[in-house]
Amino acid sequence: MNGAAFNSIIDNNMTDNNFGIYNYGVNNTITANRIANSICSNIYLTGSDNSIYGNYLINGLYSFVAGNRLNNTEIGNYWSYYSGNDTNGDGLGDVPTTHGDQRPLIVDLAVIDATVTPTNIQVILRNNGRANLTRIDPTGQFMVKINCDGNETVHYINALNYGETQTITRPVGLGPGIHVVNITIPYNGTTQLLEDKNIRDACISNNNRTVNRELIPATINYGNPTVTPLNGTEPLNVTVTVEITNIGDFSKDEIVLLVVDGAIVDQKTVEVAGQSTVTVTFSIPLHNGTHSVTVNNMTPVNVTVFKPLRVLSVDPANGTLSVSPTRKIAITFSENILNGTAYDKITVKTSSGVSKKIYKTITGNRLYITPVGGWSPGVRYIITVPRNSVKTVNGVTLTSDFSSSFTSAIAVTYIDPKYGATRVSRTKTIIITFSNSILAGPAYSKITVKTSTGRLKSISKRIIGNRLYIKPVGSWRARTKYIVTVPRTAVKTSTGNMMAADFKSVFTTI
Ligand SMILES: [Ca+2]
Ligand SMILES: [Ca+2]
Repeated sequence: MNGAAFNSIIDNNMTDNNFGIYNYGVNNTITANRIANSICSNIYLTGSDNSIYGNYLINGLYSFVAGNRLNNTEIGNYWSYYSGNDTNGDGLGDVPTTHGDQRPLIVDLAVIDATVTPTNIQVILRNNGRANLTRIDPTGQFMVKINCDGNETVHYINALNYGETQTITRPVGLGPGIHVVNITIPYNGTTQLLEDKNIRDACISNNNRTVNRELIPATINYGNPTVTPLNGTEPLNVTVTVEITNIGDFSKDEIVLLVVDGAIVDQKTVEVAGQSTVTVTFSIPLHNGTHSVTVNNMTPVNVTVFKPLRVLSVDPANGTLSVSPTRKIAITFSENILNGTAYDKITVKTSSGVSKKIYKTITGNRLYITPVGGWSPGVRYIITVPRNSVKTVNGVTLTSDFSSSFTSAIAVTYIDPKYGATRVSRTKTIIITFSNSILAGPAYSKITVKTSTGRLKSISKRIIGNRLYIKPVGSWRARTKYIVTVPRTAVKTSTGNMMAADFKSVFTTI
């Protein structure tokens, strides 16, 4: 290339030539090239106004005429011959090169950080120089020595780009006490060339770091205990946590004890690494009573557990039939109770959802419910006691809504002839109307019509719908008082609901 002008010569690798770049042209940009070991000259420029920056110029001679620019406003080039230092840490040589590059790229390997634990020494290294070592010595390995208590090991890091870091880990087995660790990136004290390299470190003050590290035996502290919840009903599942911190450097297996009422009820063994915290969690069901809960010998916390509130019984029992219209309902609880927040929501409704007016009272562990005006005959009622409608003195409520049902007894709603009727026709059919449709019950045959002196009258009976018809065989005796008796179980509904008591009526014939 000779006389080339206004060209860009970028990212070439020119090694072991007579000339790297030889040109008399002007206004060329020469950047990011690696030019090494040219016999005559790495760069030979006889033209002016060329921009030369970001190149790696290794082992060679150079010739420039005036008017060439050997750096831009940011960087210049890497020159293997350069022996200036970087004392302000900007990654560039502090003084211009022999050829006038104002911002020569330099290499500066530095020990950035070193941590020492009982099991390893970890060292972080970085190239602080703006020169990219992977362009200068792509496969190069750069020596780092780690001396621990006089025992030195040799390590190597790869070629690093500007700002790039690499970590070296040296496994060790250190005991408690003070340890002296010295990390060195070796270099020639005269030339500042890195060990076994023709690459100069432009800042040697960061090539060495000494760490005096005292490794402390494992020391365990317990903290931040939590116990939740602090009260509730049995079985109460209580969660206990504690943070176990090892402020020492050595790992330790710690036995953690869960102590309830002074007795060890559970234990866990946890490994707590040096300088770390482990949270241990226990879970335990607690029963009725107040319990002291703690871990190891920490200050105990009291947890109060109440017995749950339950319904022990309901009278009449769930599903009871033939309940008297004035029957008081008694619900018995496992504990004495008070009005709860939903006390007003205690209801008795028909199966079709119509609310029945009721009175409620609480005595001890019993809730009593009485109907206003009696239970309507032959109706299925559903009692609902919401979870929060009653509570114990400790505020414990039911765990779920309670409900139960019963069916009130069927009843005679009308009788013809009316009770006590006189001058009744001797051929009169007695018609007894019930609240519900009926069938013959177990005591159907015990339905009787007797005279007041106890003489049984022969009758015939039949049922149609909700009516019972009773006819005399022949006719009723004249001027006689008759007593009609329908035993409690003489008739029933299809579900087996019967009357609450025997039914009686009287009439007197004409
Ligand atoms: Ca500098
Ligand atoms: Ca250095």
